[in-house]
Amino acid sequence: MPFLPLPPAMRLAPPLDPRAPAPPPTPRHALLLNPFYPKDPHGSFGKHVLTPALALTGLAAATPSAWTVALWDENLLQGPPPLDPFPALVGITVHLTFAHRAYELARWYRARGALVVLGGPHVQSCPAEAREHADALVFSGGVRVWPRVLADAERGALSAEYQGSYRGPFDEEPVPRRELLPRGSFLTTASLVATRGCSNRCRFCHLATDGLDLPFQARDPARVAAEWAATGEPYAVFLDNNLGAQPEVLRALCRALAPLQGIWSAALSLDVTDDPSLVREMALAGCTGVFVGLETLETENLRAAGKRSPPPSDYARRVRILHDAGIQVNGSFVLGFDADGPDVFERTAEWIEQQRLECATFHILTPYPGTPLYRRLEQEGRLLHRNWELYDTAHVVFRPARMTETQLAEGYAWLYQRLFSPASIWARRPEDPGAVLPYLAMSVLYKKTNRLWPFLIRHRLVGPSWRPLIALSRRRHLAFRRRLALAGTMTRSFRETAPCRAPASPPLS
Ligand code: B12
Ligand code: SF4
Repeated sequence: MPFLPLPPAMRLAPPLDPRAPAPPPTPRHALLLNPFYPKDPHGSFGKHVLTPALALTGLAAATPSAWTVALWDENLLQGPPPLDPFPALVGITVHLTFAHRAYELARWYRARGALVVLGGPHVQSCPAEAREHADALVFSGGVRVWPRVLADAERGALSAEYQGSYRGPFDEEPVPRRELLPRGSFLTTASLVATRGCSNRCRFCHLATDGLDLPFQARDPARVAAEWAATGEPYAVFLDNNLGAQPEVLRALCRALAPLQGIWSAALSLDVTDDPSLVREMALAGCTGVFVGLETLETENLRAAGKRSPPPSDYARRVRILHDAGIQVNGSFVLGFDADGPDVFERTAEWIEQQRLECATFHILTPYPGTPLYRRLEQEGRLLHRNWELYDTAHVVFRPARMTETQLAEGYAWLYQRLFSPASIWARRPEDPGAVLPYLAMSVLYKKTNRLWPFLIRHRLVGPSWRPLIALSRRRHLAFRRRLALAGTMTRSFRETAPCRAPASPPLS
């Protein structure tokens, strides 16, 4: 049961006028689009404007100077993409949940004489489907091949397919053009990537997609730090799949970030806690929150998913290591694995409350096309349909093994309702009394204000309204860091002698 009926702006893509006049395409003008997707009413709408994805700003940076380029993100609630100037070429990023909308946009532009190029993870997973909607497809990393695509388009010789790559020197890729983004539309525009790939290959993850050639690569930490500094943002979010995939890479990054005196958050796996000294370095470098794929409390589920990860019996101790370093934990859980029965929801909620996870994110198990999980469920005849829009981890798209589809859908909704309830938010407050108020303020703003988000997004007030809280978090964290550095080692006794006033971190989910 959703908390609120979903406002139309969060549910429906802005209409494309079928009778809109078609101005002649402007030569050498490219428009890059991030299509609309419906938002899940159970989670916070804030997660969609936390920080921008990097595909389009990266392509904009790779656009030769003879071209002009504009960006349009339909999720920023400013209506459909502008008509003037009408682009000669439209580049659209395609993820599975908004593939349908991407194709609709492609049809609309092609019918009016623009060339359409599609790229992104869903083009990799379902090339045959994407092909019929595009003048050209780009596979894999698009940045390096983009100038060639534009040059071919300009001389009227666009190929049907281009093979990009994730193998070239990562550091040679141009710095994303973040200045093209409306700053007020995001909590921070400092989305960064320091690595790509992952040391794991979980069977449900997009990274396990057939044919995806994505070896682990890391950028020069000094460049990453310089890129952040150039944004002028006090808070950065790392979009890496798993920033902790190689501990020594993360350690070097932390040392480069520490002098910036900013705060940041990242997604990573729990094995980062194998070495508490690394967690301490993260805290000293400004890490205030991590999004951790805990996935499940059942060892059997982890094994079946092929996830190499610490056993669930050790999760609590490891969460404690992060909390002791003032790092808030947003635990990500997948529901509906084959070993999950109807009791999984209550057990998960209780565990989260016992460990005082500041935030939790839930996903209904979803077989992304092209992954081993998809193949298995397809072979077992358990897929319900192929409507990708519902493959958003908020809908049940397969037949679960140990419960009904309704039980899974209702259990998912119940979990969000329970974890976003005032009682649960209160139960998970930090142990340190000084950190309670900022935590409550952040939790209420993030989790209890879905009514407000469409207004903030439409009027580009997301940045301005969050900035004071971010500034406060940063100040508190700088003080915390000084105490942590003085204490020298991060042990329980540190907590007793120099109480950890864990700053409330901006959420990451
Ligand atoms: C930011 C992000 C989000 C944001 C916003 C996304 C948005 N579109 O605005 C939020 C938090 C909302 C989000 C939500 C979800 N996400 Co998400 N997200 C990401 C994340 C972390 C970063 C994306 C990014 O900027 N990457 C960096 C850029 C540079 O890489 P890239 O996008 O792949 O682009 C390169 C190429 O693909 C190609 N390319 C891409 N687009 C185009 C376009 C053209 C024209 C060309 C030529 C080339 C090209 O060139 C680019 C540069 O080399 C990725 C993981 C990751 N690290 O990539 C997941 C990821 C994209 N998400 C994923 C998923 C599954 C989801 C969710 C369904 C579930 C979830 N895990 O939360 C929800 C869906 C929400 C919904 N209702 O639809 C999957 C996508 C799988 C798929 N087959 O589409 C990914 C890959 C994570 C994963 N490992 O499984 N996500
Ligand atoms: S650890 Fe995370 S990013 Fe890496 S393969 Fe597994 S789910 Fe994907």
